[in-house]
Amino acid sequence: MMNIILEIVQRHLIPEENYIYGFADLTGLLQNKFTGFNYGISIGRKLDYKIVDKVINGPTPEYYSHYRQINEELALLTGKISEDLNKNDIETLNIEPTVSTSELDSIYFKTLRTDLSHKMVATRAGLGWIGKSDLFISKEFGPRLRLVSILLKTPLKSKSKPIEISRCGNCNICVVVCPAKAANRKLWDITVDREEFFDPWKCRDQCAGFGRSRLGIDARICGICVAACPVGQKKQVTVI
Ligand code: B12
Repeated sequence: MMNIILEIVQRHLIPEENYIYGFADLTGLLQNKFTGFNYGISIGRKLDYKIVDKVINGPTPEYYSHYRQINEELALLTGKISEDLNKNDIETLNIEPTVSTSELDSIYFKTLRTDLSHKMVATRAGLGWIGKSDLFISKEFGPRLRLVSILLKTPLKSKSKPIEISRCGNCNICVVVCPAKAANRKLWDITVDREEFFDPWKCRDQCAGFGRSRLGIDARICGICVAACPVGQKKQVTVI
């Protein structure tokens, strides 16, 4: 079964160099609504580096349309992968790259938490860790990617061990450049909850402000921490 799944996933990730993927065992980590779906496929789609580089002082219209386009691409991609898996009697649950405001419930507006964290599926798949600004930092593209997940009931074997601690060390570049001052320099590990090192409300307010001032629309967008991370810029070679 594992070979079929691997073959289907690989078949759809074209061109290969734009993607990373991995398999995660999520047993005991998900909410009751996902009962039975204990395994996850994590897929990361690289962003256009030239577009991200220009976000260093704040979001651009080009960045906004790029990430919307990648969201659409990822939703289509997971749809196709799921369709092929379903044809092989493998049950799936696609988790969209993002959620529109209309789909979000009152709990989200009190917590800024959705039902499933793509970043958690990605760390369990061994693809990277959580940085000081709460971004998922992949070994290949740093945070310069968008994530998506497919949940499965079929047991999956991971290629790599889950990553459980941060590899950011003493680097504080994203903390310093954050206009919202949302991070406090504390390192993430799986026992550290988001609010202990990162204030999502400060981040959200800043993103909403940028949406209005830079794009003239009601959108939450920033990306300064994404552009500044040296792992994404390949300036750091200590990634193991
Ligand atoms: C809500 C949300 C926001 C909120 C809150 C942000 C936040 N940091 O939580 C706001 C509106 C502020 C926001 C802003 C942005 N967002 Co946003 N957002 C989301 C969304 C829809 C849900 C996140 C969520 O539920 N968070 C709840 C907390 C608890 O989980 P978490 O932060 O995801 O991660 C925690 C756990 O996963 C845990 N964890 C990780 N591994 C493990 C393993 C174990 C065993 C355990 C127990 C825990 C654990 O560690 C993290 C910290 O506690 C996701 C899509 C998704 N469904 O995942 C996108 C997402 C996180 N956003 C994304 C992006 C890119 C952004 C922006 C850069 C916007 C932009 N495009 O300009 C900004 C900046 C974000 C930043 N610095 O964090 C990307 C992140 C990509 C990346 N490289 O990390 C995501 C994944 C969308 C995607 N499909 O790619 N976002």
